[in-house]
Amino acid sequence: MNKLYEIIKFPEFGDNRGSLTTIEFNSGILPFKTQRIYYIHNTRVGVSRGFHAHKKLQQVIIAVSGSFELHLLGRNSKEILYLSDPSEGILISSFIWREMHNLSDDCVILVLASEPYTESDYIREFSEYLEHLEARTC
Ligand code: T46
Repeated sequence: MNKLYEIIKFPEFGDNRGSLTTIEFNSGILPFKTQRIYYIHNTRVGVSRGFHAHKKLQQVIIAVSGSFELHLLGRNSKEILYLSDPSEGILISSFIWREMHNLSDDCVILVLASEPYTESDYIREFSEYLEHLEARTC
């Protein structure tokens, strides 16, 4: 069974003031050179996001505030992850279908991406995603 994700634990420095988490781009902790950072915030209550896969893009997804469920689907497996730890990133490779559900009202999702934004890298139709998986087994 293919693994759908990996967990990356970032260094966290806590003291009596609170916590500070670092992501050093040149430390080797990330398996790609980060080309883009974006964050998802102010999501309306009850709204889900994602519903796509990428052809080339790899990314690391972090709940830097609040929590959400990350639903992942691959060739033979699916996973539901609960993200709420700002010092933990979920590494997702290409051709993994992802959905984000149950975002808390304080949820901020930070994403580190391996590629610049290109709409042609997205597979937004689930039927098309299944066709891609099928073609990749041939
Ligand atoms: C992903 C999940 C976790 C841009 O113009 N530039 C960008 O870098 C991004 C990420 C998006 N956009 C535009 C494209 C859409 O018009 O912003 C709009 C919202 O994007 P989207 O509907 O794709 O947002 P999500 O939350 O469904 O998905 C996003 C990422 O697009 C995607 O790569 O894996 O977060």
